[in-house]
Amino acid sequence: MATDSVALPVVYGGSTRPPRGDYSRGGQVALDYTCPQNYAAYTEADHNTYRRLYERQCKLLPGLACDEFIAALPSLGAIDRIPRFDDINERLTKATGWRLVAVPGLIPEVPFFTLLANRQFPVTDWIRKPEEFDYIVEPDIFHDLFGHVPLLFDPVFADHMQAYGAGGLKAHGLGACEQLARLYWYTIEFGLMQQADGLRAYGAGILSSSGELVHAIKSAEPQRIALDVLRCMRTRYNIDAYQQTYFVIDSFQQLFDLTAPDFTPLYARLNMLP
Ligand code: HBI
Ligand code: FE
Repeated sequence: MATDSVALPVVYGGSTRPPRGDYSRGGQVALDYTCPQNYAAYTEADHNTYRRLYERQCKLLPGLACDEFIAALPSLGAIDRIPRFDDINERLTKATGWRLVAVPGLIPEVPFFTLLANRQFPVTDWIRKPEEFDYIVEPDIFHDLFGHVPLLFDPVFADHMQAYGAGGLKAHGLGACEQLARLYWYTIEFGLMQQADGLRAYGAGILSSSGELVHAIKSAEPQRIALDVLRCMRTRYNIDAYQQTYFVIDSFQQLFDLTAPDFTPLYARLNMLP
């Protein structure tokens, strides 16, 4: 059921700028914030931006991106133009039961968690302008598609994402969304994995950034520590700069196992810590 107005979400990281996306679309944005992917609205410049971002990022992946990401990337399909979500969903629903849904941009936490809990991944449907080629502060279609979607084809990672959504709804009930957002930030967005042949990125924020993909793996500046859920939930993050700390896992199975337990007692402990 479409409504003609939805509440604008709090923008990422508490910044003051209004969200980029058009959340009205003449009543095409539903109550759960999903909307059709307006494929006809993409210009040749938009398709060209996607192709250039895709080409640049692909060149960087060997030795920096985790094996599961590199293996799954071709599942996105089109590389010279913005892919249709319906085409990707043909393959994705068969692989792990996930489905991409278009959204106008960042959405409030409860609708976001609800979509994840139902194996629906919200993908922003607009793309950055050519002048924003090197950095955009709010996720656009390239961040969401290239960064997040390939790993949804990995069964263990896909199960983790669904569990995160379910956990998010519980966290919301306990007032622990900030702690859970930090866990999301340092794993799904900026997580690293120790492979037998070296350190690799699996976080979408790293994998979709040309600068941070090299920095996260090669730079001597940042701290890289084994993922510890309690410590991760106590580590603030900055959305506008490279991370000072990266958390490292050994495998997606370990990530799933670490985050499977009920966090309620953890939230209680966190509330007692300074
Ligand atoms: N909305 N569309 C979209 N995509 C996200 O990744 C997203 C969001 N809203 C909130 C959010 N992420 C994070 O704050 C989560 O930790 C909840
Ligand atoms: Fe993201």
